[in-house]
Amino acid sequence: MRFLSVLVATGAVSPVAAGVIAASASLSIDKSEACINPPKRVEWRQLEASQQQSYIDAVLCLKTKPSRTGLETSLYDDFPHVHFNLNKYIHGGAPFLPWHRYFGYVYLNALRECGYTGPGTYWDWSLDTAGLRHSPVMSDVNGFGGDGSSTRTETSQDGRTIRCVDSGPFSNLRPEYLAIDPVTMVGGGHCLWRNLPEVSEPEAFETMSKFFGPDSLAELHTAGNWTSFAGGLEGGPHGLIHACLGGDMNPTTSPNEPLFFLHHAQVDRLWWLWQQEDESRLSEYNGKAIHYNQTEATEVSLDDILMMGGLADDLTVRDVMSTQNGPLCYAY
Ligand SMILES: *[C@@H]1O[C@H](CO)[C@@H](O)[C@H](O)[C@H]1NC(C)=O
Ligand SMILES: *[C@@H]1O[C@H](CO)[C@@H](O)[C@H](O)[C@H]1NC(C)=O
Ligand SMILES: [Cu+2]
Repeated sequence: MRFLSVLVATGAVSPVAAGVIAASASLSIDKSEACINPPKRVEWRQLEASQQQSYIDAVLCLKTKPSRTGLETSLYDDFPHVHFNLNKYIHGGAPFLPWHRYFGYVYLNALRECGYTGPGTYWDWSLDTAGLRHSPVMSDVNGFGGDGSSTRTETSQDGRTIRCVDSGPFSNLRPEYLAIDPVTMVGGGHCLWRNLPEVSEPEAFETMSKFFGPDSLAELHTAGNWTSFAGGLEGGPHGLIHACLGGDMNPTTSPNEPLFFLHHAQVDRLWWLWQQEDESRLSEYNGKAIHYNQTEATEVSLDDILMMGGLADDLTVRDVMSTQNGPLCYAY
C-alpha cells in the first residue's frame, strides 16, 4: 500500500485506477458452482468506447496492485513472470491451449478487481490482414497504441536498442521483466516495445498474414483431430501474431504486451468454435508435454495439473476443457 500511495502522490496513477485498490489474494475457484448463462466474450470492436476505456484503465491499474506470487513488483508483472517460469510445459505440447485458456481467465478476473465490468474480449486479427496497425485494436484512442517509435528508443536489460510504444495509453508503461533467452529472465524494467514487420519488412508480413486470414482459419477449423488442430493453431496463426507484433510479444515474457491477452482470447475462441462442432472434443486431449520439473516429454492426461504459480488455484486440464460446463463459465 505504501508503494501505491507514493504513486498516487506523484500523480503516476489516475484517481480512477487508484480508487479500486485492495490487496488481493490468489484467485480461488469454486468448482461446485453451476455454470448458468455463461457470459459471452465479444470482439474488441463490439465493445462500447466506454468499455474499451475501462478495460485499458484496468490494465494500467494492475501495475498499482501488489504481486500475488511473492514478487516485489506488481500484479501486472506476475503474469509474464509466471508465463516465463512455466515455459517448457505450456508451449510446444498439448497443455498449450488449456493452460492459456485458464491463464486468460485469471487475467480477466484481475481486471475485474481493477474495476472492469464489461465483457471479456478478444482480437479477431483475421479481420486485419491489411495491416495490424490499421486495426482499431492498435488505435491511440480507445486502443492499445501503435508500433514502436524509431525516435524514442532505449537500451533493454539485455543491451538491445528497443523501440518504445510512444503513443496511446501504454506509452509510459514499464514492464519489469524481460526474458533474454528461454531460461533467463531479468528485472529492471523497460518501455513497452513493439516492432511491426509490416512496417520494416512489408513483404514478409504479406506472406505471414495469409496464414492468419479467414481462409487459413476456415481450413484449420476442418482439422479432424486434436493433434492437427492444436498443433496447427499454435504453430500457425498463434505464432504468427506474436511475430507480427514483435518487441515484447516475442520473448517468453510476452504477457508484458497487453495485446497478448486479446490475442490469446482469440486463440481460445478458435478452439471453442472447433469444440462446438462435436461434443467429443470437450474431452479430446492427448499428446506429450515436458511436465513440471522434468526434462523429457511424456504423455498427458485430463487429470494433469495446470499450475498458476500462485496467481490462482491450480486446476486440472479436465476442469477447463469446457468453458460452459465447468468452473470457468463463459462462451463466445
Ligand atoms: C490427425 O489428423 C492428421 C491430419 O489429417 C493425420 O495425419 C493424423 O494421422 C491424425 N491423427 C490421429 C491420431 O488420428
Ligand atoms: C516443481 O518444483 C517446484 C519447485 O521446486 C515445486 O514448487 C512444484 O510443486 C513442482 N511441481 C510439481 C508438479 O511437482
Ligand atoms: Cu504462451
